[in-house]
Formats: sequence, C-alpha cells, structure tokens
Amino acid sequence: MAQVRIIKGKDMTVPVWNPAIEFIEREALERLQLAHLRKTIAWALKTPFYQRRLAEAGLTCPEDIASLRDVRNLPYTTKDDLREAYPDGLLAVDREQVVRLHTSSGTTGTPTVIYHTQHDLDRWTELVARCIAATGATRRDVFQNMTNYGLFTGGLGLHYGAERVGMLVIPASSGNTGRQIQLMRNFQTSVVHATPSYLLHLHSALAGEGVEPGQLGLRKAFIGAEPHSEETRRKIESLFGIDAYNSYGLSEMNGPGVAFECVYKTGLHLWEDAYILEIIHTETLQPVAEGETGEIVMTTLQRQATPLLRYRTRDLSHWVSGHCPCGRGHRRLARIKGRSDDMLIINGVNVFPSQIEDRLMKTPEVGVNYLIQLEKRGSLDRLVVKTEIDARLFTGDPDALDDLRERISELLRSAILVKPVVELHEPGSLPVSEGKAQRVVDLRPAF
Ligand code: DLL
Repeated sequence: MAQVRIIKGKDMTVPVWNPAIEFIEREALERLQLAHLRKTIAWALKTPFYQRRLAEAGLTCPEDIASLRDVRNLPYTTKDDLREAYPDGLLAVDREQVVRLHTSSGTTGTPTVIYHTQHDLDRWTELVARCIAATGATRRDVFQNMTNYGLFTGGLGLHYGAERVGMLVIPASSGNTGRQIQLMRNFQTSVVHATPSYLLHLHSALAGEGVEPGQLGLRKAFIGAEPHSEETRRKIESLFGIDAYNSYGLSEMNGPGVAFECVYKTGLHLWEDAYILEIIHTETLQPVAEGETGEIVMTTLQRQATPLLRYRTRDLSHWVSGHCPCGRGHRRLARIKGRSDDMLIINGVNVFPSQIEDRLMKTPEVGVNYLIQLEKRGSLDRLVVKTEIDARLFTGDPDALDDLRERISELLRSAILVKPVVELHEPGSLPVSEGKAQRVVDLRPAF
C-alpha cells in the first residue's frame, strides 16, 4: 500500500505522496500533458456537443493538436453549456461505465452534472491523497470531515483521499456543531476539513462550551470551498493553534483536489498532470501577462466520463512565480481573489468582497462573522458592513464603539474607495451557514 513518504527538501523534509509525478521535470510533465490532451480530445469527440464545437473550431481529430500551445485553439466551455447539455449531453462513455455523478444544487437555475467512471474516481482520489500528504498529514492522523456528504463534492472527495492516505476518517458531514465537538474530543481528531467560515463558527461554539482549543488534539485544518483572505487563515491558525491549508477545487473539475498548499504555504500547487490551467483576461479572453490576475480556465486531462475543454471557471487568480522550496514541479496559483461574477459595483466603483474581508480580519476587535449589505438610497448605492466584535466591547465606553465604527469605516474606505456604514454586532448574532458562507446581501432593486 502506498504511503506518505518523507523526502529531503531544500531546507526541511518534505512529505510527498507520489514523488515520481510530483517532482517530475518540466519537459516530461509537458510531454505527459500533451499526450493526455490528445486523449481528452478523443474522449470529448464522443459527445455530440464537442463534435459540433470542435468542428466549428476547425478541429476534427486529436492529431490536430501539435503542441500544448494549441490548447488555445480549442473552444471554451461555459456553465451555460453544461446547463444546456444537462442531463447527458456531455457524457463521453456508455452509461454502464459510469459509477457516480455529482450535480450542482440547481438553486439558481438548471443544475449541471459531472459523471465519473471508476477510473475517474481513482484518479480523483489520487489527487486528493497528494494534497493531504503535501500538508504533512499521515495515516497516524484522525481526520474529521466536516463538509457535506452527498452531491457536494467536498464530503466524498476528501473522504476517499483521506482513506487512501490511511487516515482514520470520521465522516461527520456538515453542521451539528455540538456533535462535531463531541467527536473531536472522543477521538482526538488531529485534522479537520471545513469551510473557513464554519471553522470560525466552531471556535465560538467551543468557547460557548468552555472548551479550550488547546485541549483538543487538533494540529491541521484543510480550508476551502469559499473565498477567504490570508488574514482569515491566520485568524484560524492562531485561534486554534494549528496550521491551516488552502484547498481549491470546483465540481466541474471533480471537486477538491485541484490545487492545494504544501507545508510551505507559498501558493496552491495545481496538479498539472490532471489539468491544463490558463489565466485569461475576462473581456479580451487573451492570456494575461505572467503574474497578472485573470479568470481561471481549465481543461481536464484524465477524465473519461465528462471531459471538459477550456472550462471558464469565473474564478480570479494569478500564477505565483518562482519555485516552491518543496521542490514540486507543478506550478502554484495565488489564493482565489473572488469570482468575476462576485464583483460588486457600488456607485460605479468595483469592489470585491475579499477586499472587505481582508481589512476586517486585520482589525483586532473584529470577531469571526460579517455580512455585506447593499441598499439603494434615492439614486445612490449604500454599502452597509455588519461585523461581529468582541462581546466585552459592548459593556465598555459607548464612545469607544463610535470610534471603532469610524476606524473600521475609514480602513475600508482606504481599501475600496467607498465609505461604508459600519454596524457592530454581538458575537453569534449574524447568520451562520453550515456550508459555504453567504456574505453578500444585495437589496438593490434589479432593473
Ligand atoms: O466547493 C469544491 C471544494 C470542496 C473545494 C471542498 C474545496 C474544498 P463547488 O461547490 O462546485 O465545489 O464550488 C466551486 O467554490 O469555483 C470557487 O468559486 C469556490 N472555491 C472553492 N475553493 C475555494 C478556495 C467546491 N480555496 C467554487 N478559495 C469555485 C476561494 C474557492 N474560492
């Protein structure tokens, strides 16, 4: 059975799952990518959708792809394409070969579906195992998976990866915070997987039960599935006294296991043998210059049942330059800045919710939860930022609260160029979600 191995890195030992592929030379990696890309096109050509799209782009067979650069000649695939193809317009294998599917919730329109063969699930599990091992977690760890099991990919995705690593897995799923705490105490959970917002909520619940995080055996957390700032990561690390690792993924690319931080936390290593990732300008659709932020576009390289070519994720990030001290050859993505469709336009100024979170979390008095509300006052937009603060501040000098309100408002103005109305709230009073946090409420009338 495979296991986490320790390799001597530049200045520390580096835990690794699959050294042959993780430390592969760039040239060999690119040869592999090209071979996989051609195979992917062959699979894609089994679907009427891609037969049509590739023909429109002047491509009829995998050999039309001469080099990796030719990926740019392939057509884009969008979320709307997936919706139109629902339920099986993008299925590239016989139905009997499919062993699982995951769908999006469909709460905001027609759902989308991704099918998997057993081969696809094995490859996904391998990618997640690499991610887990890269953080230094091993079969000696007890892993409590606090994300939803079911159609959401965070539950089953991490579950199988953790089992492959050989961890003792507690499939707790999301919510029921009292039971989560009980499980953590009874089984000395050492690694958890959750959304960052849920972990912050869990910390408040621990305090409510008089449990000090230090009494638990926790040492690591995998956090992802929603945007969060570096400050939020630091807050989680210091509140729990642990290491927290950023995990990026999306259902269209399997789910978690796309890109993950290693022990050095210098960006998210993207598994380039499984995906080709491009970063493009959202309007010109041209590749952005090295280091510039743009939209992530991804092509699957190993998936049989639902191959996707140049999927427009809407997520915004940039490449991290240079090499990671861990020595892995796979390139790193910077923390996701937000989504191109998340951007708020407030009185004509572009604001990303992540800019607001970043400033809030840098303010020591601010607690773990906040909400951004947009309203219309006459013809103008009004930005209200509601934030929880340390409970003790409510029993002190009321003038100090006014000062804090003004200080936060000014801090935000300097970052986003819009001066918000700041509301201060007691801990636990703003709504909490068990899954992805809903941070923005837009009450402006739609035109
Ligand atoms: O959220 C898969 C996942 C589960 C990733 C658990 C990590 C951990 P979806 O529900 O399809 O899949 O949502 C994907 O969530 O396009 C991003 O906008 C956002 N997202 C995911 N991870 C991160 C992250 C899962 N680390 C969408 N930082 C993506 C910021 C993230 N945003």
